[in-house]
Amino acid sequence: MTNTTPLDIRFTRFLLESQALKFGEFTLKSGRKSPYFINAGAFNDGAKIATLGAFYAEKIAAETAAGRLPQGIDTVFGPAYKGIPLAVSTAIALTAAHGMQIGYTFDRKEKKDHGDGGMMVGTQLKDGMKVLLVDDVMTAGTAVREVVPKLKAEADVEIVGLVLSVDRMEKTKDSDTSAVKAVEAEFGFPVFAIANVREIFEAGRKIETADGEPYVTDAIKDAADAYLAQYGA
Ligand code: OMP
Repeated sequence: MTNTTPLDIRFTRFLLESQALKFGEFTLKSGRKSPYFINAGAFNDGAKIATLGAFYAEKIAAETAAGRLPQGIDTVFGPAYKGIPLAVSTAIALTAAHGMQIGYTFDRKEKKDHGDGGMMVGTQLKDGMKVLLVDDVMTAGTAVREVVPKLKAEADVEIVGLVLSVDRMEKTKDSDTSAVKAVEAEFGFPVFAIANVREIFEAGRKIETADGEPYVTDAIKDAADAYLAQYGA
């Protein structure tokens, strides 16, 4: 598949072939029972994490070129633990493939009582820095709401945006607004996803397993449609 294939379709193939997108019954952090689950833990070797970082970097470069992200981002921040390999692999790919000089930063979960005592690892946050957040999946936006105050407590940084691998396009608990839109309105920065769940199901109909069957069968599509009819925004 060449690079003229849209990003969301190439990314869906990667999700399916890496078995990061699973079908079945899953209880989400929000308590919702979902017929699909995106598990970023499946990107568990050098090749997969490098490929994942390259996808994030491609999305970031495209949004920067389109003017939706600013030039001169200082660092990519990934919340511990799952955000750590995302931030590192994205920073590597931004420099290697897109010539962007950029740091990476992640937080410690436990307070350190020796050495520099810092709460952050990697590029240290300073007032006025432009910070780009990366995270895996957004359902209700709980994870991002926890991390923003942590950054702001560290320094008066400017959070320029959040890049996700997948936007599950779900409504918040008490409104019809999507979690992504609610986060954008609440924090005032844009949220981007390499692909959203509707794009993934559309693309997955046409991508075939080694047996020549589509990954997204009629039954899977029906279950996803029913779930999105209830919880989708
Ligand atoms: P929110 O923090 O509510 O937006 O939920 C997103 C988080 O839930 C992710 O960071 C994961 O920890 C987990 N999650 C997934 O990893 N994949 C999914 O498909 C769905 C969830 C989830 O529990 O909603």
